[in-house]
Amino acid sequence: MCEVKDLDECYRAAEELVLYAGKIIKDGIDTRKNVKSKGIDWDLVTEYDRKIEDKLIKQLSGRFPSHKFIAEETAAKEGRLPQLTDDPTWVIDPIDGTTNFVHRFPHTCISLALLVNKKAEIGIIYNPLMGQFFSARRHCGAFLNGKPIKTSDVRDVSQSLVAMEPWIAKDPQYLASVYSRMHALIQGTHGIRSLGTAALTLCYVAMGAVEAYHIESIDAWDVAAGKLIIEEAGGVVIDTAGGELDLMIPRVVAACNQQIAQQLVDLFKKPIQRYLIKT
Ligand code: LIP
Repeated sequence: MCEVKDLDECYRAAEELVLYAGKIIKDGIDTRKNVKSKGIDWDLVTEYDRKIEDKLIKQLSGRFPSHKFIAEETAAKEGRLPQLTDDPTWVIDPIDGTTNFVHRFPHTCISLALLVNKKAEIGIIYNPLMGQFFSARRHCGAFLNGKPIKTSDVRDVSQSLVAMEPWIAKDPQYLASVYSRMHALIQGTHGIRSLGTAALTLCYVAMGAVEAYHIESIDAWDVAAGKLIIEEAGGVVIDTAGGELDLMIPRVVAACNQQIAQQLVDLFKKPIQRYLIKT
């Protein structure tokens, strides 16, 4: 039941701010941007990421002075990840899919979650370029543009479409596992899709557009809102090794149901394959 009055107020504030931030993304998509890399060449930031994050934090802290924040660009600037406590905490990704935003690939979004006692109460993900506003409140269901959404009812991974992002193979420590998991998915599912935004891809699991999603080497702000949206739509988000996801070090297997999640965990546990390319 959605009873907490304060949460109603938090939701209204969050919705209003995310819609406003969507206008900033829409205005910025076709402009020339000031693009910087945050240390590694594929981790980009623009003045729009900072502008949106500053606006959200300023407005939310004005309305809810005791609330805390875990936000992508602030964490990058301070060079440290804040601790997640039981206090009400807004988890913010001002632009998820910044690389898409820079390249004008129209899959980019704002992701905003409110956690209380380390549990997500509110999750909002908005892609203003495609007009997709995903929302959820705990125990109240998940919605796309106000209409209820549900995960796919496929229960056999071989009948699944699975999203995955292979870019982390640029980092040598992930190379073998990414290639091996991609091989397993190519052989064992209907196909792989890759969108370049974790938050939005989680929503695609929630709306039944893909059965599952796998990604590692991301952060709490990529996952916090999407996890709630998937759970409220009937799906699950667990750790790649099985078991509960650690939101602060997310290694994500998100799926339309527990059966598909477990089948993926089992598939990924199989020994790394070696490949022979025949010429
Ligand atoms: C991005 C993720 C995306 C991942 C990128 C990056 P950002 O978030 O959502 O899925 O592949 O490396 O972490 O940096 O655009 O907010």
